Amino acid sequence: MEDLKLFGVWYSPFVCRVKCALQLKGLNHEYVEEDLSNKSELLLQYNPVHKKIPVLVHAGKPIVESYPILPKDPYERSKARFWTKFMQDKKFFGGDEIGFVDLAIGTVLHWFKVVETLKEVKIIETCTHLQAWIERFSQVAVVKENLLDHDVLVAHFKPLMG
Ligand SMILES: N[C@@H](CCC(=O)N[C@@H](CS)C(=O)NCC(=O)O)C(=O)O
Repeated sequence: MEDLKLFGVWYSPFVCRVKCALQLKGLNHEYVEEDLSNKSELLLQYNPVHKKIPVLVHAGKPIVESYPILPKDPYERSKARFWTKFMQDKKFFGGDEIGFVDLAIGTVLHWFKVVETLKEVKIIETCTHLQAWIERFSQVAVVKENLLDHDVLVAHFKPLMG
């Protein structure tokens, strides 16, 4: 068994990301469930700056942030780094202008937000990057012109929700 320990909480998408990556690489790990309202001494010791999960500890050395599980091959690794950074720095999936992926995801997420309002739940708001991208997306002229108004959709579907 590899000397890998993952500190996380069961509901975290970032922990899910790390678990998937470990599994894809065929790496076993020991999982430690944290209580974010009462963080363990070990977690604070391993991630003293951000104090967040996930933290992956390899042979006693902590790796914080959920991105660093990269390909072994240096060229593949540099490509993965490049695209990850590219996605974080760019305004849209296509770069500085919206593209096919933005439209594919944005139009569905717009509906998702309508469902959130109808069901009185907040999911997207908890993800700040996604929320910021949605704001940018909905400000694009062509999107503004075509996307149906959130409140109009809510008013229309409310009576149908039962
Ligand atoms: N950028 C980080 C985000 C990690 C993160 O936001 N973790 C949350 C749980 S999902 C956390 O530990 N929150 C505790 C806190 O902020 O005190 C990553 O990719 O790992």
